[in-house]
Amino acid sequence: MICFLGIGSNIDDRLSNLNQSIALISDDLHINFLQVSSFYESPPMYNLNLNIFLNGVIKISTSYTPFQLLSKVKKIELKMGRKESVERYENRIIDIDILCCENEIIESNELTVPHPNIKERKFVLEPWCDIDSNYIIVNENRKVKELLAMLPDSLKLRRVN
Ligand code: PH2
Ligand code: MG
Ligand code: MG
Repeated sequence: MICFLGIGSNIDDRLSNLNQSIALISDDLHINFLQVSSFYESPPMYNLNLNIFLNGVIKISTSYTPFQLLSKVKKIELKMGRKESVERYENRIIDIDILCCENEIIESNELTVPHPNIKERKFVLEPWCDIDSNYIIVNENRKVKELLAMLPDSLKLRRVN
C-alpha cells in the first residue's frame, strides 16, 4: 500500500529532526521509503504561541495496515523524545501524521484517514505537490494541487532546501 506521511518539527534542530524521522521510518523492514518533498518553514497554525515549524511530506510503500503504521510512527515519535501532550497543540520535536493510504477511509478514535485537516493546511499541500501534485485524495475527490489552489495566497511558506 502506498501512503503519504506529513512530518513536522518546531523544537531544536528541526532539519535534523525531520531527517532522523525519515531515517527511522526507512529502517523499518515493513516500510519502503520512496520520496521526500522539499522542506518548508511556516508559522504555527491553530496555536499562534508555538514556535515556527519545519514541515515536509514523504511517500512510502508498506505492508502494514494503517493501524500498524500508526503504532509504528507513534513509537518513532516517542523514541525521538516527543513528550505526551497536555494540551492539544504544543511544540514538538517531531510529529508524524498519516495523510492518505490509497483508498482507505477510516474514522475511529485513534485514527482518521485521510487526515481530517489536509485541505486547510498549506504546510501539507505545498510539500505534497513537490512529489505528487496529481494525487487524488479519496473523500475529497480532488487533486492535491487543486486543494492547494483553493487556499489563500496570503498564507506564505518558505522553502528551505
Ligand atoms: N502542526 C500542528 C499544529 N500547527 N502548524 C504548522 N505550521 N505546522 C505543523 O506541522 C503544525 C502546525 C499540529 O500537529
Ligand atoms: Mg500534526
Ligand atoms: Mg500527529
